Amino acid sequence: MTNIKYELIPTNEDLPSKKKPQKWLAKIGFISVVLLILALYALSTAQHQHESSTVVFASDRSPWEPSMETSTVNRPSPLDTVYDTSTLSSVKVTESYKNSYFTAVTEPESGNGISTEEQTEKSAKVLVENFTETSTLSQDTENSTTETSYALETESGVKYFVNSPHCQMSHPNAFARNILSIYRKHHYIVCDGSRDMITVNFNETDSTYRLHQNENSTCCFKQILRAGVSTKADHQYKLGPCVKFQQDFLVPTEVTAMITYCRRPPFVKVWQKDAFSFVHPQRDFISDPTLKKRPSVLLWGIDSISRMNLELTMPRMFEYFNAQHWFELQGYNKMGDNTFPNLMAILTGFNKTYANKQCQPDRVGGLDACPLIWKEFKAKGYTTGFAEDWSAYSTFDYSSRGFLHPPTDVYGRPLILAVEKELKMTLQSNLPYCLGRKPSSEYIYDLAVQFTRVNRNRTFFGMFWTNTFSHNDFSMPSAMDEKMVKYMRTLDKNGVMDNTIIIFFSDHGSRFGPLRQLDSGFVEERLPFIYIRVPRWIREKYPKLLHNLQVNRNRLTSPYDIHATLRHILELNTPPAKLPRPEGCPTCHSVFEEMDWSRNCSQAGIADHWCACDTFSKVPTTEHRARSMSTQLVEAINRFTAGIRGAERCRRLKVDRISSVQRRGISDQYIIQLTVQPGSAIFEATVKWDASAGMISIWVPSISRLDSYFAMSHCSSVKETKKFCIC
Ligand SMILES: *[C@@H]1O[C@H](CO)[C@@H](O)[C@H](O)[C@H]1NC(C)=O
Ligand SMILES: *[C@@H]1O[C@H](CO)[C@@H](O)[C@H](O)[C@H]1NC(C)=O
Ligand SMILES: *[C@@H]1O[C@H](CO)[C@@H](O)[C@H](O)[C@H]1NC(C)=O
Ligand SMILES: *[C@@H]1O[C@H](CO)[C@@H](O)[C@H](O)[C@H]1NC(C)=O
Ligand SMILES: *[C@@H]1O[C@H](CO)[C@@H](O)[C@H](O)[C@H]1NC(C)=O
Ligand SMILES: *[C@@H]1O[C@H](CO)[C@@H](O)[C@H](O)[C@H]1NC(C)=O
Ligand SMILES: CC(=O)N[C@H]1CO[C@H](CO)[C@@H](O)[C@@H]1O
Repeated sequence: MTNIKYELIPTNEDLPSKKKPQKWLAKIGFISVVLLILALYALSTAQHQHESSTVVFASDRSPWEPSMETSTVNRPSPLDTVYDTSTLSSVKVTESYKNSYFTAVTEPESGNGISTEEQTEKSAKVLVENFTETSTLSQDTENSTTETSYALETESGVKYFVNSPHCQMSHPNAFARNILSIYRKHHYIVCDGSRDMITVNFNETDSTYRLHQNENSTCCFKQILRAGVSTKADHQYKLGPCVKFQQDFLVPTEVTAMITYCRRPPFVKVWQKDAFSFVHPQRDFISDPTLKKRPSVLLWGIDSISRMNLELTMPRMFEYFNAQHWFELQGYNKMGDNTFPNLMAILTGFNKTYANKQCQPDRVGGLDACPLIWKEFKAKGYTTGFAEDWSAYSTFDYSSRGFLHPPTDVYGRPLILAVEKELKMTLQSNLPYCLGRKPSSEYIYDLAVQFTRVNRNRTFFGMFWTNTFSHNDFSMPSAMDEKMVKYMRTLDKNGVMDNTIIIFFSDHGSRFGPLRQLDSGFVEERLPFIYIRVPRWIREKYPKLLHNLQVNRNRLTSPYDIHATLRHILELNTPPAKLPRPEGCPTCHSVFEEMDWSRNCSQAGIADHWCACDTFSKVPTTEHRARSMSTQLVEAINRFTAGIRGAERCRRLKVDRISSVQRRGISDQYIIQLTVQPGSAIFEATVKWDASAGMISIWVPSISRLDSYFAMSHCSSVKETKKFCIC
């Protein structure tokens, strides 16, 4: 077989890092031990894993309808063999990857001379070293006293992501024993191991695509088009007639997505169905040589992965980020509960209430009128793109009307709607994991690769978001770990990283499920991972900005800051004081500006309940205060649901068991975790306690629900009540 191509180019010496080598070695040692333990663990649980990875074939029933947690195999299928042994599946990965079309430009084996940003960086090492040194120095001298008294790791071994007077954000061990005991590493899931009957060849010179038939077959394709009108605009697609094509057929520029059907004569049955997307250069694009060089922007997002969970489940990615020029923000704290508020904070700078008011996602055309940041990029001549998997639950379409008109130049939704319906779907943790011949997420990533590649000599803004391998099971990202590194390397090999600021991030951590229910769950839910990569020319041209970005690594940051950063990218030469501030958080600003070291959550636009900055002290759950707060909390939830139309059938909840009550610092805020009946639902809430009146006050929408409510909340039609609704 071909070589494993995941070896990282060793560039540790030019890492912008402050760590001492000894510590670094110790860490490697520690990681090796952990990996060894993991390996042993994986061996011992190989049996179980077989069971846990079973695949279901979807019937006509929607995958998100309530069903039992563990799926069972309905009928024998070739897919079952995939899980037999690890070697088998890894061989298949390589093979199916090689055949897939976006890698038509093959990756070089490490260091074979093809110029990439990573490699050119090596020669520019001196400069990077100079940059690193000065940044480390200046920070140490400026704040030497405070830095030493607020170390990220205390002598007793307590670790922090942020440790400042107003924010002590603890850094739990991602490999803690209680986490390892519920973690199951997955292998890459091969959706279809059979040979590709069609390969798409991309011609770099004229950006055209040709469909190559790998064997003697007769094939036709149906064009995928957006179809619906009004309320259905973002929810329907149509297929064109099946057009027969010959060997190396040139894909017409009006075709952006298709499903192919191939037969093996003399058989009349369709032997292989497949789906492809194409990004064509925009014809009306005029390159203006008088324009200053500007960076492109790529937002690459995975739903529900915390910083800790990335380290645990995607060790290859973690290693990749740390070995290359990626800047991390370890104190990145979500500002709201789930995807919508956190992504809206990034894309509009609005808080959730204001976003709902301004953008009215439940009204036809509401989102079209919304000032999403990509419009600003578009207005400045950028080509825009957006795609997301899991159509029923995607950010702008879950209980919403979506977009009446395509929001971006390249829009992945018709493709994802079509492949979810037309191709065979296999579920994994109740998510549409495989669609036809590859994982759902790869339709999004392949589109991203194509979008960035075709537009690499222009400026673009793209956002590509996936849910299907991370949303329901915290272990599943491990299945995509190696593949993700490959995608990043592909972007680099395609020359995309030369001029693109890439933000690779998540919206929040695990919000429900076993990981969330551990002690570390509080931090787990609140701290999504985020890494930022900046092309070399910007690092060289704006060393101060990069210095700031590096200083911000262990400072408190939020999605609003990322919004401000995107606006900053549009005008890198504007002095920081003149840059626009996010509407939802006027004290937030670009991460290319130094964050105030003593920032608190409210200054970062993070609501109290979602703030991971505090230390807590336990209150005995048997105390009167604890019981009173708990009863009032559940009452408040009942009142909230009872007052909302469409949620009448949700049942009245009663406290079953108080798991914990903790006081936030020395404030009047308490965080309560309890179980209610019916349904044994687990809630966690921050309440304000008025000791003299014996009363709590609470903002109901910011309550966490720690177990999965997918299967219990179908009788409510109101999104806001689902997590409180037991039918
Ligand atoms: C790095 O720093 C040294 C000493 O300060 C200086 O002589 C050299 O020119 C710098 N190199 C670059 C590439 O800036
Ligand atoms: C790519 O396109 C160019 C220009 O049309 C053409 O000359 C060249 O032969 C094409 N390359 C391949 C491999 O087809
Ligand atoms: C297709 O069939 C022709 C003749 O039947 C044969 O010469 C050719 O090699 C075949 N091509 C492939 C790709 O199998
Ligand atoms: C981009 O520019 C480079 C160098 O000028 C060229 O080799 C490459 O083919 C161009 N790519 C596209 C997709 O236009
Ligand atoms: C949300 O933002 C709007 C407008 O910026 C502001 O008026 C409102 O007070 C904010 N709401 C919350 C809950 O922060
Ligand atoms: C956060 O800091 C600001 C400015 O110092 C202060 O006014 C505010 O009360 C602080 N908020 C909290 C929750 O401590
Ligand atoms: C460069 C830097 O981190 N400066 C900070 C040093 O600490 C004070 C507070 O004591 C901050 O105000 C500075 O911003």
